[in-house]
Amino acid sequence: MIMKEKIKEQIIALRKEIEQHNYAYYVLDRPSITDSEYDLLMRELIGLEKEYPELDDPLSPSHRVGGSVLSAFQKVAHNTPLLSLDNAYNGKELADFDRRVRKEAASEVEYVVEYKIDGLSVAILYENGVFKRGATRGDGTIGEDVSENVKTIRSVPLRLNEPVNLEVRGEIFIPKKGFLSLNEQQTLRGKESFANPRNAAAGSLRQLDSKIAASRPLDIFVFDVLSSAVDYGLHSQVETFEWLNSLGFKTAPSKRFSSMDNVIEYCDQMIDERHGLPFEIDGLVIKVSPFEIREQLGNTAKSPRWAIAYKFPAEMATTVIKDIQVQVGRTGVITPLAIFEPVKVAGSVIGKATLHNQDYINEKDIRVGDTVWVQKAGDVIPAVVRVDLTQRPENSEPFRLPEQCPICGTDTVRVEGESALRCLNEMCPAKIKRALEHFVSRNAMNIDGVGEALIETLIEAGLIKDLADLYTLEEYSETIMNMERFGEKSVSNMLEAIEKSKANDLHRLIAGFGIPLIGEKAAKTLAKAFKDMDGLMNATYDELVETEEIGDKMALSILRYFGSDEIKVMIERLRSMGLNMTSFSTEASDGVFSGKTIVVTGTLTRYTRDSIKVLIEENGGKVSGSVSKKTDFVVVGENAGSKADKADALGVLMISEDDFEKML
Ligand code: 0OX
Repeated sequence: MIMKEKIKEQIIALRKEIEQHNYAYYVLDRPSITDSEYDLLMRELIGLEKEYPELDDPLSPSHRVGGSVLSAFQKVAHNTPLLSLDNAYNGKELADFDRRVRKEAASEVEYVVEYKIDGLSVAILYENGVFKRGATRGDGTIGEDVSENVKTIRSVPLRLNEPVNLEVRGEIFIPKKGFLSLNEQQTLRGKESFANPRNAAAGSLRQLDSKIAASRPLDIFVFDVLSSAVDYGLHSQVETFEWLNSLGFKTAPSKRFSSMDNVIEYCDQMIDERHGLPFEIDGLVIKVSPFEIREQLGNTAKSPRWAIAYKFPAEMATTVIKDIQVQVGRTGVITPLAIFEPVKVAGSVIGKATLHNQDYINEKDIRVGDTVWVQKAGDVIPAVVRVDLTQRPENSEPFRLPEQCPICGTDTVRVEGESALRCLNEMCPAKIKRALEHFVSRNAMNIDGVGEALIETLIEAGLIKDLADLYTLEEYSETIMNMERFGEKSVSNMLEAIEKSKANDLHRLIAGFGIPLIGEKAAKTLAKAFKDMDGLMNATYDELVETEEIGDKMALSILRYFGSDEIKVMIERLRSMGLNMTSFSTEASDGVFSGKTIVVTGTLTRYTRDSIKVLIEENGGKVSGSVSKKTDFVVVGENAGSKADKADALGVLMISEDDFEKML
């Protein structure tokens, strides 16, 4: 009993410690420990919660990874309506707003200017300081319960620093960097990319599977107390921000002004400066700070009279679409690409933009010859926003994606539930080119010296028709050396790298196939679980979904890939050419120290140098004799000398023998 109490205390302390580190990292943007130290704490907590399931808590930071899958979102009637904002587009409209405010205000006016985050408004409810519900704004009166997804956002506190009953409003968004890497991931998995950070945030928050939401780089800024602020003794927006911060919420920087002239000057200045921010804003929100004046002003049916949104002039330009090209990606997704007269937008020249899919084209009715408005999504990705119909040439025709793949002529297919059109021919040359680029890449077979240009030349010369042909190039070395651009040395280096790759672990080959939804991590899991290529090729649906981290969609994608006769033939050719098709020390490739470089120093009590080295290597790590910036951590025993000093100087994590054992 006493023991159990102790464990309970230990678990509670661990949760608190982890949440404090979450707060430092996700709210303050000031990490308080290294990633490995954080992992260590999380592992300890997960271990204890597994061992003592009766002590589990849905609000434990270990559950931030999501898990529940809903069939639909429940509707939520908001306790306090979530009002919208009136817009101002220039200095004159802001001055008019200021005049209306000052006419009613009985005391001195102060404004607070906030960023207008381009995301989704949510209301988050706390009871006794504990997270209860997160709901979308919806139409302001009725929204949807997205609690499971909101809980996965690390900057949303699950427990406040005071046991208050409270509802707050904030804006959920995806930062620019997160948006770009999310789109990279989407492309890698053969999925469509998001048009802008707002769409990405909306799509992520409305995921029925909270694990997917948890994997998306969602963040939040909280700016409002929805329940009557007077109840909490707050008198102004300035005080509200201070209180929200003290409760543990993340708020965006805001500025205070007493004159509208200065607000207008700041708005002008931010038109350019916003591009330097790590998240997208589409304007600034100007709010009267003192609540006394807010009450005097009141609300209209939809929006408060004490606030206004200044919307930036959209950084757009017009140009003419010269052509719509159709590209075929590695997984067969057919993507339309608009080619237009190069035009300068927000500091750089752009000449093409993806049109995503047929739905996007239909919705905006984009045609060749159209004059269009273009802008940059996430401040980087060119996008066609709308067509200027007044400029449309006579006899222009709606654009339709081809019914046959433009490269191989196979009928294109729209998979149910997807907006993308695909070429399902595994042997399509366009797919093979992209597939080869992926196959040789670092995260797959890691073959040096085979770049995009070389692949294109080899395909054009008819030397490569599928992945397996890469291993027949030796036969054509003379021909290749005689081709323009290829020297003797570069060809022999390339052939050597190709030969060496035959010995790669099975997981690299699986990752190299580029099976939709199967990335590097899933490939490792599959290699470990099925041990060799035959095991994986013969796996049933049930066996696949029973494998950890392999879900229904991934299983179906694997079955579809290996079900193709062409793929079977290609794999047999790879086998006959001597490629390794078994998983090596699978434990090691996925152990706790996988990919880590570790240094051991000082005298250890339980291990000899040799025995700890074997343990580290068996668990996937590499032992190094000297400390450098590349060292992941140093196991420090007694009487440690210069290596510990060096680790200290470089800020490399040092752990004790006890910590090492806990990690194992
Ligand atoms: C934003 C944002 C949205 C409170 C009263 C009416 C609107 N997108 O960043 N809304 C508000 O304020 C509400 N503030 C913001 N900063």
